[in-house]
Amino acid sequence: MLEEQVISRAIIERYSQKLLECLDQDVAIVGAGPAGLVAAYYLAKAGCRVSVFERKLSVGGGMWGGGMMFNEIVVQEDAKRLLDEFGVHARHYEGPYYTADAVEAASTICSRAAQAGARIFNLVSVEDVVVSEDRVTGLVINWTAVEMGGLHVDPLAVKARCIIDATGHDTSVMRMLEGKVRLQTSSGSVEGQGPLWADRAETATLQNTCEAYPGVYVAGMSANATFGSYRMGPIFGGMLLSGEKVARMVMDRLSHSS
Ligand code: 48F
Repeated sequence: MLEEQVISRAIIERYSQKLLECLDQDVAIVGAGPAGLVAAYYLAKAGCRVSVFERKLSVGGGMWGGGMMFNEIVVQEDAKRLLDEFGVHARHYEGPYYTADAVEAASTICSRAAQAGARIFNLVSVEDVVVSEDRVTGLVINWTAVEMGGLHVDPLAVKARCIIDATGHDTSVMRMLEGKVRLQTSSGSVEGQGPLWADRAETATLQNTCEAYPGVYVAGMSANATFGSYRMGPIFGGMLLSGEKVARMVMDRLSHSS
């Protein structure tokens, strides 16, 4: 006989265990779009303790809708090997262009990140950062429903040795820092994204993927918006490559600081 209280206990205990495990971890990623999920996959695969906080119910960020809700994404030749690594079917279109089904890409990349061991918390918003001696050392989190309901409820905080801002156009983590500290951009603040120029933007995404403030790395569209580079529209190679690059940078940092 199935018992309701056992079902409830199972959910509460298992979720609490997951949340407790991320109170003090190696890497906390903000945003479960393509850049954040790819980073989570590589970090978890390498044995890092990593969690991803996503404010929405669905993970996958801007991938699901392809371009203007035509749910196909374009990925250029340089990044096709990442679709292959995840097991997403890439169809050659012409020249250096490949396409993939947006729903297959979003669901597969998310599933591979979770199976590699990344803990993914949807419905959780990051509302601030924890700072200690000029370095970001953690995140301030709350239920998205609290934010949506405008409820006066204090948040909780989690610690991490490295934070990745993979919040896309929002650039949420960098925006939380600006005005309080000087960022490593030319103005010292978030520069904001430029207009659309796919070719320049895709190259810039990789160049801008870096530690933009001690303890905080920027990846994906957030990297371009931090440094004032162009946006790229519905081509996703730069997002995938940026996620891979930031994972490598963070692993390198963790291996030198342990
Ligand atoms: O926007 P998103 O997909 O970022 P990305 O990985 O990819 C960008 C592309 O989707 C597309 C593009 C062309 O390639 O430019 O836009 O850089 O995913 C970012 C995720 O971060 C979440 C947000 O809901 C989205 O799912 N997010 C943003 N702010 C917060 C957050 C926050 N404060 N707390 C938690 N999640």
